[in-house]
Amino acid sequence: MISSSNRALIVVDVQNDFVDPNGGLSVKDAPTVIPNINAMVAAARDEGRLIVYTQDWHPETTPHFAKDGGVWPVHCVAESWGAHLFPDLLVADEAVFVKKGTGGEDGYSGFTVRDPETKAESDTELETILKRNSVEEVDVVGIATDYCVKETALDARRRGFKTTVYRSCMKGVDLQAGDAEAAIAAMADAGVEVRDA
Ligand code: VGL
Ligand code: ZN
Repeated sequence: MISSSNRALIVVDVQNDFVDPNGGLSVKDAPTVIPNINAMVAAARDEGRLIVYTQDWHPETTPHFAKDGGVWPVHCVAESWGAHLFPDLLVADEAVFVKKGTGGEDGYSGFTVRDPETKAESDTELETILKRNSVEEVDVVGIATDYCVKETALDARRRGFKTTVYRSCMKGVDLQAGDAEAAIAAMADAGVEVRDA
């Protein structure tokens, strides 16, 4: 797809396990931001912008999960219901999908994955896709503010993209109270533009 704009939309991890109240790592109030994300998707689609959907994509056993020594309840196991995009999410026809961890890696950013054993980082195809479409600016929306949205936005900024996030289009896990606000502050400090809507 040839995009007619140098601005892309990155929709981070809007998956059943994060958004559905019965999901494995359900983020409180996540469904409330879906209509706002859909409005961003519709606007981007109507303007012919590139839209990329990332998906957390884990093997059944991974040090990312508490049962295997990590911190998280089981979520987004490859091909499972929880890994599917939330059904109310608007998915544009010509969208691109980036699955993180198809080779058993983990990590939060849409741009990189990490080998759980060696900790070596490698790039996903995201930056290549953006460059191929002459993208210079990205809007980052989705779940979760304090993990995958934050790391994706920080990486985008580090890689030279003008980067914007929207409070109305993200929700945090808030493992500790205040984590999402701290993540927003860290993004702003790094040069990410933070808008309300
Ligand atoms: C995420 C925790 C664990 C995210 C993924 O998508 O923000 N959070 N895995
Ligand atoms: Zn995960």
